[in-house]
Amino acid sequence: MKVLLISANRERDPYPVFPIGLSFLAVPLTDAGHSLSVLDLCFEEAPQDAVTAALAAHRPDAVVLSLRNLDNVTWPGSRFYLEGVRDIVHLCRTSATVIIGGSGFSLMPVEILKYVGAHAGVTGEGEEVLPLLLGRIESGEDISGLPGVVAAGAVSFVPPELISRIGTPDRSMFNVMRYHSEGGMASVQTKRGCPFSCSYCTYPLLEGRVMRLRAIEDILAEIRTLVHDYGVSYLYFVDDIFNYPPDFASRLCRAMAAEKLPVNWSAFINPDFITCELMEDMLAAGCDAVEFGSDSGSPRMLKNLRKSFTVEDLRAASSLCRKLGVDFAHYMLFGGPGESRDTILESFALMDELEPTAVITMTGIRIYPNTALHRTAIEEGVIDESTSLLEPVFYISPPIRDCFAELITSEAMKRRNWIAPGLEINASSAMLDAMRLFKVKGPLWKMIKGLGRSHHRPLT
Ligand code: B12
Ligand code: SF4
Repeated sequence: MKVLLISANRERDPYPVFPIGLSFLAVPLTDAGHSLSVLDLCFEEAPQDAVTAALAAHRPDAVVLSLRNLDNVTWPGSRFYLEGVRDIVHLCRTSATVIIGGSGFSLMPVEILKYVGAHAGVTGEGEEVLPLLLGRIESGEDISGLPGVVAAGAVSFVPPELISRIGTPDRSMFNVMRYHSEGGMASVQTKRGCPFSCSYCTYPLLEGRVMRLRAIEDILAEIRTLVHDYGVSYLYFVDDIFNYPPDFASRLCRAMAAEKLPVNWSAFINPDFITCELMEDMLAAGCDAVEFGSDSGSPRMLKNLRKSFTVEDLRAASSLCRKLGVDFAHYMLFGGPGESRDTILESFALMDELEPTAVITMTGIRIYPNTALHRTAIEEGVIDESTSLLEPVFYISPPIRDCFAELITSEAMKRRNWIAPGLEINASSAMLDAMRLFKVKGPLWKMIKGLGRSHHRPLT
């Protein structure tokens, strides 16, 4: 079949991110004998015109549409993307069978399929099931019953299965260099899965709770290609948690260091599983910044959010970063169940003590189906069973709802290292665009050290 792969993601904040999911799918689709073309809408000025032109040029039998983001998960400055995706599906569906999938899609498959009007959707990983689905479509067979596949009009489907082996992405049809130049990095995935159960988080639902590791030799070969064939000098590991399991992270870092690859990188790490030895291995392998999904500096809130670590773990991990001179950022997530003025101030106080390079804070927690937070929000009457979560609904602890944004804005503005995208503190889209002009490699939050003062309004 002639298959057109479309990456629907047009979000460029905090930077444009490479459509790595589609590049993983390119390999099994080619192996199954399909002829592929790619349309990446990220850098297209007129997406609908680009879709029309691609349909005319390639005349695909099927369109494989990747939906990464539903919205920007930012309160109060929320951006919802599904209307644009629906327009694209409508353009494609008259001449090709449209199949939609991706992490955004997998979060609410039945509702999204109905909303965008594609012929079928696939939840979870596409490597194994997508070639089977295309085969059935080609031969006119029934598609229902395939794991993870949702047929148009269906209200239920067979749950997806985890793939048996994670392969290596094929980036040859994608513009790796443009992402590296404008986004400042190339993405690599070393494993899938998260065994933890933070109350609001969808990652274990998307990637499974069992850690599935790639072969270290495959990862190294992929990095070599990025460095030597594409001139990549900075990587971001898109793993849910880079340093878990710790022995795998350590073996990977030692193998990278042994090759002396001229590349720097950063990743999300869990403060619970970082030792001085592992951090030294990471630095020797080129790591120059780490991010912690800390969420709070209040012991009560860490417990309420079901985090796997304590305030003491945050202290120890931060002091290690300071000792070894590595830039580090803590991500805060304010507003969860039990959040109060006191717990918010506790988080500010802990961050003052830990002196991270940057603190990036999200205000309000987006509620997703099948999470503990969803159940809490229903029990508390914040939403009910029938509330649609397609457009983002944020949980903000009811007692502080009225003073929430004001309190965080006033406290964050007193500090130079705080970034609050929803409140436009040190992170408006205009400001990020301006920073990207410097063609920095690595996370933009590292540049906060150079800002003279905090900015609260978009730079125009
Ligand atoms: C790493 C990551 C980031 C990194 C990206 C770094 C980088 N250089 O790429 C950072 C921290 C920068 C980031 C930022 C954002 N992220 Co993010 N991110 C992730 C994360 C953890 C992994 C994404 C990834 O690369 N996966 C690896 C690839 C291989 O998997 P995949 O793309 O899902 O593809 C597989 C399947 O989905 C499927 N598939 C994909 N497409 C298709 C198509 C078809 C037809 C089929 C059949 C199958 C299929 O097959 C693929 C291979 O198995 C996910 C959560 C998660 N665990 O999935 C969130 C996630 C994608 N992010 C999300 C969001 C919202 C954002 C931000 C908007 C947040 C913000 N306000 O800053 C930004 C947007 C950035 C942008 N420009 O788009 C949400 C999206 C859901 C939503 N509500 O919209 C997710 C799902 C997290 C969540 N909340 O649940 N993110
Ligand atoms: S927040 Fe991190 S550790 Fe917690 S469940 Fe999500 S991915 Fe796992």
